[in-house]
Amino acid sequence: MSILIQNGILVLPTGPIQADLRVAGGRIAELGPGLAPGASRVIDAQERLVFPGFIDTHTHFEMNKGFPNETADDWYTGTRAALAGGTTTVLDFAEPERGATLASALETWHGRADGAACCNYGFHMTVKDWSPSIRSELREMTAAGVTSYKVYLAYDNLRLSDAAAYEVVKAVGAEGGVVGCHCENGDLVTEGIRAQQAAGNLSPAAHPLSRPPAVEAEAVGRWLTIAELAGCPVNIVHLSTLRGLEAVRAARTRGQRLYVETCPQYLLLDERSYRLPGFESAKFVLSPPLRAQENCAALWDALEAGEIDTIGTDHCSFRFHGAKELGREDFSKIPNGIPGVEHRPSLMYTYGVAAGRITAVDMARLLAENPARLFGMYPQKGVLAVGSDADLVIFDPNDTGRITAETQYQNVDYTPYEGMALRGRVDTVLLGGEVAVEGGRVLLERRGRYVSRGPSGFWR
Ligand code: DUC
Ligand code: ZN
Ligand code: ZN
Ligand code: ZN
Repeated sequence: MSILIQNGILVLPTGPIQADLRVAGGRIAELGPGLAPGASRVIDAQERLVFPGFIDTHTHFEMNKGFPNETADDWYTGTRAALAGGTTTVLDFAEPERGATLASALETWHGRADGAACCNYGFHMTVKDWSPSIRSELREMTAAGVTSYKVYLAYDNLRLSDAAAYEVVKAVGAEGGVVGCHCENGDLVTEGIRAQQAAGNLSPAAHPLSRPPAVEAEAVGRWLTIAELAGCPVNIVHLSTLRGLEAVRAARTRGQRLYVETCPQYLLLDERSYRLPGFESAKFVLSPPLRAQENCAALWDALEAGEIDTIGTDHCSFRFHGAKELGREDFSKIPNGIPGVEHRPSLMYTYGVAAGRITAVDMARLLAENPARLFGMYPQKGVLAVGSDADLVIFDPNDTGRITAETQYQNVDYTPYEGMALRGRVDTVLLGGEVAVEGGRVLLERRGRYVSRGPSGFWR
């Protein structure tokens, strides 16, 4: 099966060009102006942008599985929503029980995703405790294509000591991997929650008060100190504050190498969402929390200045009715997280590219190329180049619409972006050289493949 995409605007790293692109055998076979006709199928991409398939390196499908606070999107519905929105590869966080092996978590995550996933997928590995036996598993993880890890400095059931985090960074770095970190000061968050409860502040509005910007900034600074001493580049996931950004800038000024992720919610939503009536604000309870508007502006500036490396969603689809309601009487029981895997490309196009803040090339870099480079998938993925996998998005920049829970693929009863206007729409998606989405509707299901990844990091 070969497909010829004609007259599209190909978003290449060097700039957009009007050209054709031929797909054969699941790969990009040829690209350039005026390619010879002759293909089993021709797609007219006139006035459409052709992007490399977008990569979301921060999802949580089937999170808290089997518990009342489990997420609604399983691997099938979550990756189907991703695909509909133009995301052709996700990296999700495998999470072993404390005391269990990394291999056990990898097996569990494969068991959930294999045969169910509608887009391609790989796994980061969460490290919740550290021991010589876990250390001895890193080689096996590399061989299995897992070259990135995550640690938490917050959540009592997840977090590591600074010393253990240091050991993880060193050991993973020596193995050719990279470690990302949830940067919030866990002790101070626990105390912040206690103080709000003691004052009788039990509504969702207390959530951001319990974990203010300084709590993130302290942890970003500490994480970068840990990385500096370990001598390895590290990643900071879901950066949400100007104060955190200042800690990043200080480290970079000293010459430290590090990577930064932010998420659409920290660019587009803000703390006003915690002033909604009733329990409505629970829809916006995530950690780190939404911030004052000046932080969104600072993150946009950082994006424009090239200081942010990737944009992931941190997709956690807790249902409002059911999961979020566990915290009706106490905000600290509201599961932390929001859905978004379906909407990241269209949001970033609308509020980034169409708004004139970033270019289409920047968008391809932030949503495809950098994720692929950082997490060992480049140039197989993340770029329109001859020989790369034919995961492609044909995007209509002139279509308009609105985000609504009613019409979304995400298997959840709300979206934090309800009613937001969109400019541009994902029209067609090719997955491994086959048309998987057409006119925004998913045609091919359960065809995602596991992506075994190489060494992580730009700097090696
Ligand atoms: N952090 C994440 O990265 N994901 C889910 C919850 C959280 O706090
Ligand atoms: Zn986190
Ligand atoms: Zn997350
Ligand atoms: Zn209800």
